[in-house]
Amino acid sequence: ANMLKNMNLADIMTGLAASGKNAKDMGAYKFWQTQPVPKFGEEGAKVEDGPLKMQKVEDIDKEPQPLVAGFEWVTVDLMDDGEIKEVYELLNGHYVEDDEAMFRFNYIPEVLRWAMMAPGWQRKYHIGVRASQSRKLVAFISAIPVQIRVRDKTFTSSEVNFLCVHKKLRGKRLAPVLIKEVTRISNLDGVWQGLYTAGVVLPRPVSTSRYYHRALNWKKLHACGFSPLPAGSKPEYQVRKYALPETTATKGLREMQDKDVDAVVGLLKRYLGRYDMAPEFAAEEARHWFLPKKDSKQVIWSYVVEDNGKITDFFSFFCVESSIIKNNDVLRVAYLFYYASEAGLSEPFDKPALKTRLNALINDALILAKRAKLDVFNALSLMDNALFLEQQKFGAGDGQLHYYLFNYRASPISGGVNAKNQL
Ligand code: MYA
Repeated sequence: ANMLKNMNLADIMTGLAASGKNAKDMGAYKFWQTQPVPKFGEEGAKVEDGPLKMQKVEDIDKEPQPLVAGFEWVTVDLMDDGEIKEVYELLNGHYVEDDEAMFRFNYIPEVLRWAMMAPGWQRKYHIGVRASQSRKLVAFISAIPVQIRVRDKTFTSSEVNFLCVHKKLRGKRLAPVLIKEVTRISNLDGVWQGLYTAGVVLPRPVSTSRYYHRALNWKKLHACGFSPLPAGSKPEYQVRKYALPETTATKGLREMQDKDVDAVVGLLKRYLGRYDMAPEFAAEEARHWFLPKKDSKQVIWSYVVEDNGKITDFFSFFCVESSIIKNNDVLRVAYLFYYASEAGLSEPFDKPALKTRLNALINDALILAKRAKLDVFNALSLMDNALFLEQQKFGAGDGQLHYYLFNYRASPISGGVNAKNQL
């Protein structure tokens, strides 16, 4: 969960992009130092991967911690159009912004349902705080269950997202109360691990990734302040630089269909197996995450390459809008989601072949995203993305995305991923 934009060359050169600009001393993390998370200063210690703290369900509080007078716990019914609109409005006004407050995520209800009503979802994990008198929704946190593999161990984890506190209630230590409540609800279900991402530095990232952006509609990105005009360049040159063909080039490329689910799950399992950390998808989960819902605004785009009846490649991207705060317009932002290719699975590993293939696939993804009228295409510096970012004209953004595990100690993860959590 982070919000970023293209960075000026000047910022890169002055080192503004350096990591850890938000980092504090361990002792300054009054809340996080009480939680089962790895601490700063313990890096490098040789330890085996595994849980930090063991507990029993019967020792977990049956009731939530009380809130300060005037506020009460609720669960939100995301099936209800009125209630999901309340979550939408809270996030639309108060969720993640970039450092200069030019953009703020605009998670439309279709995206919120896709993100929070994945297989295994339960209403009790859609946790809200209301003002008792006005009934206004003023804070929110959510989780869904995921199977996450770290090296050779796979475990159930609560993937926490959409933590938000109304701007007027900031700095009052409500966030720790929300985090403890989603922890308690998870623990009562026998779930002891958590997975989350944030743009801020907390104790202690298991992996850190940078956002990259590839302009699809450079004029609009420039007009709203997302993409600076590089010194010495002209707008026409930028437009030409980011021009794309009308049609895709990969032979056998087509939209993913329901009949492809098992093949995609099999291919993804083998491809993601190359990384230290990745989710494991059941068929039902792949269906949810990758197949667009009929008769609702499109959130997810997924494509396969079929060669003689065999699925050899797969890629997907989703769209989350960002509000352009100054002019009430929105940017339609594509985020590269999961992908997999047989080209990365040959024995022995053939990196040049994978590089060629990924560049072809991602170029087609850019063409398809542009055709879907999206304005910019984002990708992180994880998975095998280093093989195509430069060639596909992605530029470094001004933010980072830190990956965290709750109650799990793991030696540092390189490259590994859970692309889903960039939501
Ligand atoms: S990341 C997106 C978070 N949302 C936003 O950035 C939206 C805009 N900001 C806000 O709404 C508020 O500023 C928030 C903080 C709500 C972020 N993750 O109440 P406070 C710590 C974790 O006085 P506020 C996402 O959704 C901070 O270091 N902790 O502060 C994933 C300090 O602790 P410490 C954070 O500004 C969320 C304490 O909170 C974050 O009013 C994953 C201050 O509290 C953050 N993003 O509210 C949550 N930001 O003193 C963890 C600040 O120690 C899940 N803080 O420094 C853990 C796993 C749980 C499940 C476990 C299952 C077993």
